Amino acid sequence: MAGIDKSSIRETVGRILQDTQLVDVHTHVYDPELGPVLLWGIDELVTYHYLIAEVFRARPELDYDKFWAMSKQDQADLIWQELFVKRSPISEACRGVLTVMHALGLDPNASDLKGARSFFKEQTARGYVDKVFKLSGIKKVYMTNDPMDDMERPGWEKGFERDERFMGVLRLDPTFMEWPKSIGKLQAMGYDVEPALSGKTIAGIRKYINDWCDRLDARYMAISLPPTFRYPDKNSTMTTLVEKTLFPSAVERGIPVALMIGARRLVNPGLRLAGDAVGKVNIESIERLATDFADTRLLVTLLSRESMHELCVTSRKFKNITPFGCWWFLNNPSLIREITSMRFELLGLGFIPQHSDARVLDQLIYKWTHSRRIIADVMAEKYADMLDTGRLLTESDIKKDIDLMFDVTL
Ligand code: RAT
Ligand code: ZN
Repeated sequence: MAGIDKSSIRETVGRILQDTQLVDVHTHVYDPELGPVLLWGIDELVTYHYLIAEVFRARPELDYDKFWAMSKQDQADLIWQELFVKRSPISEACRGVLTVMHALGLDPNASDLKGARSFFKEQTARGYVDKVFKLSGIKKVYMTNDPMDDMERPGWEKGFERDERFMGVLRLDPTFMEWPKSIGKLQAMGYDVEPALSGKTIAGIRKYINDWCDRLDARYMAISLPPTFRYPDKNSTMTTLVEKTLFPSAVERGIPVALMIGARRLVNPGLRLAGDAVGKVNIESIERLATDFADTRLLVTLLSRESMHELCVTSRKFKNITPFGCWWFLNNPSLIREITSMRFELLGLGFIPQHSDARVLDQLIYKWTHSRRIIADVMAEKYADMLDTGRLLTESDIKKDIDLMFDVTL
Protein backbone atom coordinates (compact mmCIF):
# COMPACT_ATOMS: atom_id res chain seq x y z
CA MET A 1 0.00 0.00 0.00
CA ALA A 2 1.44 3.41 -1.01
CA GLY A 3 1.02 6.03 1.68
CA ILE A 4 1.08 9.80 1.46
CA ASP A 5 4.52 11.33 1.34
CA LYS A 6 5.50 13.57 4.26
CA SER A 7 6.23 16.49 1.93
CA SER A 8 2.63 16.62 0.69
CA ILE A 9 0.87 15.97 3.99
CA ARG A 10 -0.10 19.59 4.75
CA GLU A 11 -1.53 20.12 1.28
CA THR A 12 -3.47 16.84 1.42
CA VAL A 13 -4.99 17.43 4.87
CA GLY A 14 -5.86 21.03 3.92
CA ARG A 15 -7.56 19.92 0.72
CA ILE A 16 -9.58 17.16 2.39
CA LEU A 17 -10.65 19.39 5.27
CA GLN A 18 -11.57 22.12 2.80
CA ASP A 19 -13.69 19.70 0.75
CA THR A 20 -15.50 18.23 3.77
CA GLN A 21 -18.86 19.70 4.73
CA LEU A 22 -18.64 20.21 8.49
CA VAL A 23 -21.16 20.27 11.34
CA ASP A 24 -21.13 23.27 13.69
CA VAL A 25 -22.20 22.15 17.17
CA HIS A 26 -22.77 25.56 18.78
CA THR A 27 -24.01 28.70 17.08
CA HIS A 28 -26.46 31.52 17.67
CA VAL A 29 -27.78 31.45 14.10
CA TYR A 30 -31.34 30.40 13.42
CA ASP A 31 -33.69 28.80 10.96
CA PRO A 32 -34.72 31.77 8.76
CA GLU A 33 -38.39 30.95 9.49
CA LEU A 34 -37.77 32.26 13.01
CA GLY A 35 -37.47 35.74 11.51
CA PRO A 36 -35.61 38.55 13.31
CA VAL A 37 -33.59 36.32 15.65
CA LEU A 38 -31.45 35.37 12.66
CA LEU A 39 -28.91 38.20 12.38
CA TRP A 40 -27.02 38.83 9.16
CA GLY A 41 -25.52 41.63 7.07
CA ILE A 42 -22.77 44.20 7.37
CA ASP A 43 -24.22 46.27 10.23
CA GLU A 44 -24.70 43.19 12.42
CA LEU A 45 -21.26 41.95 11.48
CA VAL A 46 -19.49 45.19 12.34
CA THR A 47 -21.41 45.67 15.61
CA TYR A 48 -20.52 42.16 16.87
CA HIS A 49 -19.99 42.48 20.61
CA TYR A 50 -16.32 41.50 20.29
CA LEU A 51 -15.85 44.67 18.20
CA ILE A 52 -17.91 46.81 20.55
CA ALA A 53 -15.43 45.98 23.33
CA GLU A 54 -12.61 47.00 20.98
CA VAL A 55 -14.14 50.34 19.92
CA PHE A 56 -14.27 51.53 23.53
CA ARG A 57 -10.56 50.81 23.84
CA ALA A 58 -9.92 52.89 20.72
CA ARG A 59 -12.16 55.73 21.97
CA PRO A 60 -11.95 55.64 25.78
CA GLU A 61 -13.86 58.93 26.13
CA LEU A 62 -16.90 57.42 24.41
CA ASP A 63 -19.88 57.28 26.76
CA TYR A 64 -21.57 53.86 27.05
CA ASP A 65 -25.12 55.24 27.15
CA LYS A 66 -24.47 57.51 24.18
CA PHE A 67 -23.16 54.58 22.18
CA TRP A 68 -26.20 52.42 22.99
CA ALA A 69 -28.55 55.28 22.09
CA MET A 70 -27.10 55.38 18.55
CA SER A 71 -28.80 53.49 15.70
CA LYS A 72 -27.20 50.20 14.68
CA GLN A 73 -26.09 51.78 11.42
CA ASP A 74 -24.40 54.69 13.23
CA GLN A 75 -22.70 52.29 15.62
CA ALA A 76 -21.41 50.29 12.64
CA ASP A 77 -20.14 53.47 10.93
CA LEU A 78 -18.32 54.51 14.09
CA ILE A 79 -16.70 51.10 14.53
CA TRP A 80 -15.73 50.97 10.86
CA GLN A 81 -14.06 54.39 11.11
CA GLU A 82 -12.28 53.70 14.38
CA LEU A 83 -11.15 50.12 13.90
CA PHE A 84 -10.95 49.71 10.13
CA VAL A 85 -10.13 53.13 8.68
CA LYS A 86 -8.07 54.93 11.33
CA ARG A 87 -6.17 51.80 12.36
CA SER A 88 -5.04 48.55 10.77
CA PRO A 89 -7.71 45.97 11.62
CA ILE A 90 -5.45 43.21 12.90
CA SER A 91 -7.37 41.86 15.89
CA GLU A 92 -9.02 38.47 15.27
CA ALA A 93 -12.52 39.99 15.38
CA CYS A 94 -11.53 42.70 12.87
CA ARG A 95 -9.79 40.20 10.64
CA GLY A 96 -13.02 38.19 10.70
CA VAL A 97 -14.98 41.03 9.12
CA LEU A 98 -12.31 41.37 6.42
CA THR A 99 -12.39 37.64 5.68
CA VAL A 100 -16.16 37.78 5.22
CA MET A 101 -15.95 40.83 2.97
CA HIS A 102 -13.24 39.23 0.90
CA ALA A 103 -15.25 36.03 0.48
CA LEU A 104 -18.31 38.02 -0.62
CA GLY A 105 -16.33 40.16 -3.08
CA LEU A 106 -16.75 43.35 -0.98
CA ASP A 107 -13.98 45.92 -0.63
CA PRO A 108 -12.07 45.58 2.67
CA ASN A 109 -10.34 48.90 1.91
CA ALA A 110 -13.58 50.87 1.62
CA SER A 111 -13.69 54.19 3.48
CA ASP A 112 -17.32 53.57 4.46
CA LEU A 113 -19.93 50.81 4.48
CA LYS A 114 -22.14 52.09 1.63
CA GLY A 115 -20.97 49.50 -0.92
CA ALA A 116 -21.43 46.64 1.54
CA ARG A 117 -24.91 47.87 2.46
CA SER A 118 -25.95 47.93 -1.20
CA PHE A 119 -24.77 44.33 -1.58
CA PHE A 120 -26.86 43.18 1.38
CA LYS A 121 -29.97 45.01 0.16
CA GLU A 122 -29.97 42.59 -2.78
CA GLN A 123 -29.98 39.46 -0.55
CA THR A 124 -32.91 37.54 0.91
CA ALA A 125 -32.50 35.66 4.20
CA ARG A 126 -33.09 32.26 2.59
CA GLY A 127 -30.83 32.88 -0.38
CA TYR A 128 -28.14 34.30 1.87
CA VAL A 129 -28.26 31.29 4.20
CA ASP A 130 -27.53 29.06 1.19
CA LYS A 131 -24.67 31.29 0.09
CA VAL A 132 -23.10 31.41 3.55
CA PHE A 133 -23.40 27.65 4.12
CA LYS A 134 -21.71 27.09 0.77
CA LEU A 135 -18.90 29.56 1.39
CA SER A 136 -18.26 28.18 4.88
CA GLY A 137 -18.44 24.51 3.87
CA ILE A 138 -21.00 23.85 6.60
CA LYS A 139 -23.78 21.33 6.21
CA LYS A 140 -25.55 21.60 9.55
CA VAL A 141 -25.58 23.95 12.54
CA TYR A 142 -26.91 23.54 16.06
CA MET A 143 -28.86 26.58 17.23
CA THR A 144 -29.16 28.08 20.74
CA ASN A 145 -32.89 28.11 21.46
CA ASP A 146 -34.24 30.04 24.41
CA PRO A 147 -37.98 29.87 25.18
CA MET A 148 -37.53 32.85 27.53
CA ASP A 149 -36.65 35.03 24.54
CA ASP A 150 -39.72 37.04 23.58
CA MET A 151 -38.46 37.39 20.01
CA GLU A 152 -37.83 33.70 19.51
CA ARG A 153 -40.65 32.00 21.44
CA PRO A 154 -43.61 33.13 19.28
CA GLY A 155 -42.08 31.52 16.17
CA TRP A 156 -41.93 28.14 17.90
CA GLU A 157 -45.39 28.49 19.42
CA LYS A 158 -46.85 29.24 16.01
CA GLY A 159 -44.92 26.40 14.38
CA PHE A 160 -43.21 26.38 11.00
CA GLU A 161 -41.70 24.07 8.47
CA ARG A 162 -38.16 23.33 9.67
CA ASP A 163 -35.06 23.80 7.58
CA GLU A 164 -33.29 20.54 8.38
CA ARG A 165 -29.87 22.19 8.41
CA PHE A 166 -30.77 23.93 11.71
CA MET A 167 -30.89 21.61 14.73
CA GLY A 168 -32.69 22.53 17.94
CA VAL A 169 -30.87 22.96 21.25
CA LEU A 170 -32.64 23.90 24.48
CA ARG A 171 -30.59 26.54 26.30
CA LEU A 172 -31.37 26.72 29.97
CA ASP A 173 -29.31 29.40 31.72
CA PRO A 174 -31.76 32.20 30.89
CA THR A 175 -34.46 30.13 32.65
CA PHE A 176 -32.32 29.23 35.66
CA MET A 177 -30.22 32.36 36.12
CA GLU A 178 -31.13 34.43 39.15
CA TRP A 179 -34.02 32.14 40.01
CA PRO A 180 -36.92 32.97 40.58
CA LYS A 181 -36.62 35.76 37.98
CA SER A 182 -38.16 33.61 35.24
CA ILE A 183 -41.19 32.30 37.11
CA GLY A 184 -43.50 35.00 35.75
CA LYS A 185 -42.78 33.80 32.22
CA LEU A 186 -43.02 30.13 33.17
CA GLN A 187 -46.39 30.73 34.83
CA ALA A 188 -47.63 32.72 31.83
CA MET A 189 -46.65 29.73 29.69
CA GLY A 190 -48.85 27.55 31.91
CA TYR A 191 -46.28 25.92 34.22
CA ASP A 192 -47.13 25.46 37.85
CA VAL A 193 -44.02 26.82 39.58
CA GLU A 194 -43.31 28.88 42.67
CA PRO A 195 -40.16 30.60 43.97
CA ALA A 196 -39.32 27.76 46.37
CA LEU A 197 -37.65 24.78 44.69
CA SER A 198 -40.45 22.54 45.98
CA GLY A 199 -41.54 19.23 44.45
CA LYS A 200 -44.20 21.18 42.56
CA THR A 201 -41.65 23.61 41.10
CA ILE A 202 -39.23 20.85 40.11
CA ALA A 203 -42.07 18.97 38.38
CA GLY A 204 -43.19 22.15 36.63
CA ILE A 205 -39.69 22.84 35.31
CA ARG A 206 -39.28 19.22 34.22
CA LYS A 207 -42.51 19.56 32.23
CA TYR A 208 -41.31 22.83 30.68
CA ILE A 209 -38.03 21.17 29.66
CA ASN A 210 -39.82 18.18 28.17
CA ASP A 211 -42.38 20.24 26.28
CA TRP A 212 -39.70 22.47 24.81
CA CYS A 213 -37.36 19.61 23.94
CA ASP A 214 -40.30 18.12 22.01
CA ARG A 215 -41.17 21.39 20.34
CA LEU A 216 -37.58 22.12 19.30
CA ASP A 217 -36.73 18.50 18.61
CA ALA A 218 -33.78 19.36 20.84
CA ARG A 219 -30.68 17.30 20.12
CA TYR A 220 -29.04 18.36 23.36
CA MET A 221 -29.56 20.81 26.23
CA ALA A 222 -27.03 23.52 27.03
CA ILE A 223 -26.17 25.71 29.94
CA SER A 224 -23.57 28.39 30.50
CA LEU A 225 -22.30 28.46 34.07
CA PRO A 226 -20.09 30.85 36.04
CA PRO A 227 -16.63 29.86 37.34
CA THR A 228 -18.17 29.71 40.82
CA PHE A 229 -20.39 26.77 39.84
CA ARG A 230 -19.95 23.81 42.16
CA TYR A 231 -21.48 20.35 42.14
CA PRO A 232 -22.63 19.06 44.51
CA ASP A 233 -23.74 22.12 46.41
CA LYS A 234 -26.88 21.89 48.49
CA ASN A 235 -26.92 25.64 49.10
CA SER A 236 -26.86 26.69 45.47
CA THR A 237 -30.11 27.27 43.61
CA MET A 238 -28.36 26.89 40.28
CA THR A 239 -26.81 23.54 41.26
CA THR A 240 -30.16 22.30 42.55
CA LEU A 241 -31.84 23.22 39.25
CA VAL A 242 -29.08 21.53 37.26
CA GLU A 243 -29.18 18.41 39.42
CA LYS A 244 -32.92 18.03 39.84
CA THR A 245 -34.26 19.18 36.49
CA LEU A 246 -31.66 19.47 33.68
CA PHE A 247 -29.84 16.18 34.28
CA PRO A 248 -32.84 13.97 35.07
CA SER A 249 -34.52 15.26 31.89
CA ALA A 250 -31.39 14.53 29.86
CA VAL A 251 -31.22 11.02 31.32
CA GLU A 252 -34.89 10.40 30.58
CA ARG A 253 -34.63 11.66 27.00
CA GLY A 254 -31.21 10.13 26.36
CA ILE A 255 -29.73 13.37 25.03
CA PRO A 256 -26.41 15.07 25.86
CA VAL A 257 -25.88 18.08 28.09
CA ALA A 258 -23.51 20.84 26.98
CA LEU A 259 -21.75 22.58 29.85
CA MET A 260 -20.15 25.89 28.93
CA ILE A 261 -18.33 27.07 32.01
CA GLY A 262 -16.25 30.09 32.85
CA ALA A 263 -18.07 33.26 31.83
CA ARG A 264 -18.18 35.93 34.51
CA ARG A 265 -21.23 37.80 33.37
CA LEU A 266 -21.30 41.57 33.15
CA VAL A 267 -18.09 42.49 34.97
CA ASN A 268 -18.63 45.75 33.10
CA PRO A 269 -22.40 46.22 32.70
CA GLY A 270 -21.86 49.34 30.56
CA LEU A 271 -20.68 47.06 27.77
CA ARG A 272 -23.82 44.86 27.92
CA LEU A 273 -23.25 41.64 25.93
CA ALA A 274 -19.58 42.65 25.52
CA GLY A 275 -19.13 43.06 29.27
CA ASP A 276 -18.39 39.45 30.28
CA ALA A 277 -15.00 38.20 31.46
CA VAL A 278 -13.32 34.87 32.13
CA GLY A 279 -12.64 32.68 35.18
CA LYS A 280 -11.19 29.22 35.77
CA VAL A 281 -13.50 26.28 36.46
CA ASN A 282 -13.68 23.84 39.31
CA ILE A 283 -12.78 20.68 37.40
CA GLU A 284 -13.80 18.40 40.30
CA SER A 285 -17.41 19.52 39.81
CA ILE A 286 -17.32 18.30 36.21
CA GLU A 287 -15.81 15.01 37.37
CA ARG A 288 -18.60 14.54 39.92
CA LEU A 289 -21.30 15.26 37.33
CA ALA A 290 -19.65 12.80 34.92
CA THR A 291 -19.64 10.21 37.71
CA ASP A 292 -23.20 10.72 38.93
CA PHE A 293 -24.64 10.89 35.40
CA ALA A 294 -22.37 8.30 33.85
CA ASP A 295 -24.82 7.37 31.09
CA THR A 296 -25.25 10.96 29.90
CA ARG A 297 -22.87 12.42 27.36
CA LEU A 298 -21.36 15.69 28.58
CA LEU A 299 -20.21 18.08 25.87
CA VAL A 300 -17.88 20.45 27.67
CA THR A 301 -16.26 23.71 26.67
CA LEU A 302 -14.46 26.05 29.03
CA LEU A 303 -13.45 29.65 28.72
CA SER A 304 -10.07 29.75 30.39
CA ARG A 305 -6.91 28.48 28.76
CA GLU A 306 -5.64 26.93 32.01
CA SER A 307 -8.88 25.01 32.52
CA MET A 308 -8.59 23.50 29.06
CA HIS A 309 -5.58 21.40 30.09
CA GLU A 310 -7.42 20.10 33.14
CA LEU A 311 -10.38 19.28 30.93
CA CYS A 312 -8.18 17.17 28.63
CA VAL A 313 -6.90 15.19 31.58
CA THR A 314 -10.39 14.79 33.05
CA SER A 315 -11.72 13.65 29.65
CA ARG A 316 -9.19 10.81 29.68
CA LYS A 317 -10.82 9.59 32.89
CA PHE A 318 -14.47 9.87 31.86
CA LYS A 319 -15.61 8.35 28.59
CA ASN A 320 -18.87 10.32 28.75
CA ILE A 321 -17.04 13.68 28.45
CA THR A 322 -16.45 15.16 24.99
CA PRO A 323 -14.54 18.44 24.96
CA PHE A 324 -15.71 20.74 22.19
CA GLY A 325 -14.56 23.92 20.52
CA CYS A 326 -12.34 26.81 21.49
CA TRP A 327 -14.86 29.11 23.05
CA TRP A 328 -15.12 32.89 22.73
CA PHE A 329 -11.85 34.35 24.17
CA LEU A 330 -10.10 31.10 23.22
CA ASN A 331 -11.26 31.35 19.61
CA ASN A 332 -8.02 33.03 18.53
CA PRO A 333 -5.41 31.47 16.23
CA SER A 334 -2.58 31.16 18.77
CA LEU A 335 -4.86 29.51 21.32
CA ILE A 336 -6.71 27.28 18.85
CA ARG A 337 -3.33 25.98 17.70
CA GLU A 338 -2.16 25.25 21.22
CA ILE A 339 -5.43 23.72 22.42
CA THR A 340 -5.88 21.58 19.32
CA SER A 341 -2.31 20.20 19.55
CA MET A 342 -2.80 19.41 23.22
CA ARG A 343 -6.09 17.64 22.51
CA PHE A 344 -4.61 15.48 19.75
CA GLU A 345 -1.75 14.55 22.07
CA LEU A 346 -3.94 13.67 25.04
CA LEU A 347 -7.15 12.48 23.39
CA GLY A 348 -6.30 11.31 19.89
CA LEU A 349 -9.40 11.94 17.80
CA GLY A 350 -11.82 11.92 20.75
CA PHE A 351 -12.98 15.53 20.76
CA ILE A 352 -14.91 18.03 18.65
CA PRO A 353 -12.21 20.47 17.51
CA GLN A 354 -14.26 23.57 16.95
CA HIS A 355 -17.61 25.32 16.96
CA SER A 356 -18.16 28.77 15.52
CA ASP A 357 -20.35 30.47 18.15
CA ALA A 358 -21.48 32.62 15.23
CA ARG A 359 -24.00 35.21 16.41
CA VAL A 360 -24.28 36.65 12.94
CA LEU A 361 -24.82 34.24 10.05
CA ASP A 362 -21.98 35.74 8.00
CA GLN A 363 -19.50 34.88 10.77
CA LEU A 364 -19.74 31.21 9.83
CA ILE A 365 -17.55 32.15 6.86
CA TYR A 366 -14.68 33.61 8.82
CA LYS A 367 -14.78 31.44 11.90
CA TRP A 368 -14.53 28.31 9.75
CA THR A 369 -12.00 29.71 7.25
CA HIS A 370 -9.68 30.67 10.08
CA SER A 371 -10.14 27.50 12.15
CA ARG A 372 -9.92 25.08 9.22
CA ARG A 373 -6.48 26.42 8.35
CA ILE A 374 -5.12 25.96 11.87
CA ILE A 375 -6.69 22.55 12.41
CA ALA A 376 -5.19 21.38 9.09
CA ASP A 377 -1.74 22.66 10.18
CA VAL A 378 -1.91 20.87 13.50
CA MET A 379 -3.29 17.62 12.07
CA ALA A 380 -0.59 17.63 9.40
CA GLU A 381 2.09 18.04 12.08
CA LYS A 382 0.71 15.13 14.05
CA TYR A 383 0.47 12.93 10.94
CA ALA A 384 4.05 13.88 10.00
CA ASP A 385 5.28 12.71 13.41
CA MET A 386 3.36 9.48 12.86
CA LEU A 387 4.90 8.96 9.41
CA ASP A 388 8.37 9.22 10.95
CA THR A 389 7.72 5.91 12.69
CA GLY A 390 7.09 4.11 9.42
CA ARG A 391 3.30 4.02 9.88
CA LEU A 392 1.54 4.66 6.55
CA LEU A 393 -1.33 7.08 5.92
CA THR A 394 -3.76 7.24 2.99
CA GLU A 395 -6.23 9.92 1.89
CA SER A 396 -9.07 7.71 3.02
CA ASP A 397 -7.53 7.45 6.53
CA ILE A 398 -7.49 11.24 6.72
CA LYS A 399 -11.06 11.51 5.49
CA LYS A 400 -12.17 8.94 8.08
CA ASP A 401 -10.40 10.82 10.87
CA ILE A 402 -11.93 14.15 9.85
CA ASP A 403 -15.40 12.63 9.71
CA LEU A 404 -14.91 11.07 13.14
CA MET A 405 -14.29 14.49 14.64
CA PHE A 406 -16.55 16.71 12.59
CA ASP A 407 -19.46 14.67 11.33
CA VAL A 408 -21.19 14.98 14.65
CA THR A 409 -24.72 13.68 15.17
CA LEU A 410 -26.08 14.50 18.59
O1 RAT B 1 -19.22 33.96 22.27
C1 RAT B 1 -20.17 34.72 22.43
O2 RAT B 1 -20.60 35.42 21.51
C2 RAT B 1 -20.82 34.84 23.77
O3 RAT B 1 -21.50 36.01 23.83
C3 RAT B 1 -21.86 33.83 24.07
O4 RAT B 1 -22.67 33.65 22.97
C4 RAT B 1 -21.48 32.50 24.49
O5 RAT B 1 -20.93 31.80 23.42
C5 RAT B 1 -22.69 31.77 25.00
O6 RAT B 1 -23.24 30.92 24.29
O7 RAT B 1 -23.07 32.09 26.11
ZN1 ZN C 1 -22.44 30.85 22.38
